[in-house]
Amino acid sequence: MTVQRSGFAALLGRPNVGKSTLLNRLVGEKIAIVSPKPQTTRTRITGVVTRPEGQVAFVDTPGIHEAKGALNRTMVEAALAALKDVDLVLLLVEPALGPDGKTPEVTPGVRAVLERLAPVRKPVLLVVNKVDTIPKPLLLPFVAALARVRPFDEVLLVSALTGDGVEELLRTTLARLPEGPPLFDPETFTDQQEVGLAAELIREQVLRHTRQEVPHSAAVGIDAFDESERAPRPGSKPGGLQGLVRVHATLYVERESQKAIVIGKRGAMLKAIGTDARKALERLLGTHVYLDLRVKVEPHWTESERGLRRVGLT
Ligand SMILES: Nc1nc2c(ncn2[C@@H]2O[C@H](COP(=O)(O)OP(=O)(O)OP(=O)(O)O)[C@@H](O)[C@H]2O)c(=O)[nH]1
Ligand SMILES: [Mg+2]
Repeated sequence: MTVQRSGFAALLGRPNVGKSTLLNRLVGEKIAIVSPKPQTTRTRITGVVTRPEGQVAFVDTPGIHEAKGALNRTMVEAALAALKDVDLVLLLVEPALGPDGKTPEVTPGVRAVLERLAPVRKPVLLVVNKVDTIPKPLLLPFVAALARVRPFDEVLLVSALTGDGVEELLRTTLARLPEGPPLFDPETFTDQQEVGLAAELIREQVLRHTRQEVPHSAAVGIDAFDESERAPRPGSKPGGLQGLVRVHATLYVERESQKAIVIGKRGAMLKAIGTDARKALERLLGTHVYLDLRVKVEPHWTESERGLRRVGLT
């Protein structure tokens, strides 16, 4: 019999390096929202992968950055707090080249993350993600530049987008976990609840449709999640939607000007966000979805603990 291993691995790194994309790829389900904008993930999200050799609970975290304001501080604290609870750390970086386009660069932001990890007495595996974005010959000098700043227990080259190297990453992670039985039911793949996922999918559409400061100022709260017309799951046609879930949600922004943006001319923006969000919710739930989305200004909610509570973030 093969020895079973199990444990927790944190996905840590700067914003936008592809932590959530990698989590989704590893789990094979969309459990974390993804966007081209930094600071998409705001809380820790666990994704569980079960194999005959064992089980890894990957913990996706908010990007580590120079936090200003209550929201950012809470996000960075959430990321760093994950360090306490895990068996090993996967430090994600994306290739960075200097102004000449060919000299690898360790940016000040990456250096700052490495400093935060200096006291960590757990294995730290370097994961270079987005290898699809740079010519192969430039990768090794990039890794060498990072390894000069601190040694790593292992180096993995992956593309969360194409899946390149991801199976190898899973195997390497598993092999470094302690021996033990699975910690989660093998059917479980995330700690996220449907209602929380629904709020995130709506926020993802806000991120996709808006620019500049709006994504950072947006939060989504679910006011009602009415499943009384939801059909029982088994027996539903593959791909077909059965039954109806009614979702009432509030989109919070910080300023009247942002409210005007997300509503748009004659409500066009809110309609576009709502339509795309409804489709995403239908994919998640496998039912028809009625989505009622309202916009509310919660002045400066990102700046105080009280504000975070008001939009349901703490
Ligand atoms: N080309 C390429 N793009 C990628 C890859 N992985 C992620 N991306 C893109 O990078 C962007 C950021 O991805 P996310 O997964 O949201 O990044 P993140 O690290 O979770 O970001 P935060 O939650 O803000 O910290 C998205 O546009 C992804 O599509 C990859 O391997 N290759
Ligand atoms: Mg993320």
